[in-house]
Amino acid sequence: MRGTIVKIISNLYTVETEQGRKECRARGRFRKDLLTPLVGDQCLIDEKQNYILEIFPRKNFLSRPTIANVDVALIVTSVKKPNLSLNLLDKMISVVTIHQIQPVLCFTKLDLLSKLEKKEIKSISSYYKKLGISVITNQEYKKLNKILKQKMVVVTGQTGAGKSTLLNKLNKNLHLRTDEISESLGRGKHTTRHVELFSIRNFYIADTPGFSSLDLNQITKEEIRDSFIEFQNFTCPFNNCMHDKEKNCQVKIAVENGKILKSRYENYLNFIKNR
Ligand SMILES: Nc1nc2c(ncn2[C@@H]2O[C@H](COP(=O)(O)OP(=O)(O)O)[C@@H](O)[C@H]2O)c(=O)[nH]1
Ligand SMILES: [Mg+2]
Ligand SMILES: [Zn+2]
Repeated sequence: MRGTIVKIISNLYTVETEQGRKECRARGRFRKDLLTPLVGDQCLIDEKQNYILEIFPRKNFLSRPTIANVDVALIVTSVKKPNLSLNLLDKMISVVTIHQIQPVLCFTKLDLLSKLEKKEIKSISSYYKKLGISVITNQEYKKLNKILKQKMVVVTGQTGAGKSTLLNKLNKNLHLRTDEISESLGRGKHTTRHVELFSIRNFYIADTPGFSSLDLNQITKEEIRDSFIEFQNFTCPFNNCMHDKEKNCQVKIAVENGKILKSRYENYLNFIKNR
């Protein structure tokens, strides 16, 4: 029988199958093959003995949190409290794009903005939309449900951005804890490595505080460059141009002409620095 691993606690694997959840053990040979089953793995189980027999090939996997076969990263981004960080947003978009994960951007706390500030967010949001990224606000549940249908989803974003609040609204039965952001103790408390997938209607979601610490360390600067997909619209005289100090760089010219968002370019330079 096929299933999806939705929870792992030491050597006990919870596998969701057509016939409900089964608590399974993994067969010894996984450890011999250095293949550790992960949350998100598709597997074959022996439902009589409650053993995982086989792990199917992965589409991708993330470490910190450790999770396999992720389709979508829901990047929850507050515009105030904590303040909008385009640096963090661009970092997340790059990291997930490089892992072949579709980024979905969800702005929160727009209610805390003035009219003028809202306009600014609108213009930023339309830039990201033009990149082909789905952009929504945390008020648009219906749209969000549609986008996430049948997907394996990880949720990411700063502490206090409104991730748990949003998930609780998508599924009334979740009862995830939500916190005031002032608690600076928060991070320490949340460093648990435990990952669990919540099944919401027809998609899986992982609420993973640790994901926000995902960084670009393991990634080459060429991969980072290519994850800024709008740069590919411009052809530079230099082959393999890093769009940094090269002469007649068309990307730099596009930034000056306002065709590329300045913050995107600045964040890019910041990410490739010292590599
Ligand atoms: N004003 C406002 N507050 C929000 C919104 N979404 C969440 N919050 C509040 O922000 C705080 C942090 O939310 P929480 O869901 O715990 O954030 P998490 O750390 O990302 O899971 C809580 O007090 C929420 O009630 C929003 O859209 N507007
Ligand atoms: Mg939370
Ligand atoms: Zn260039």
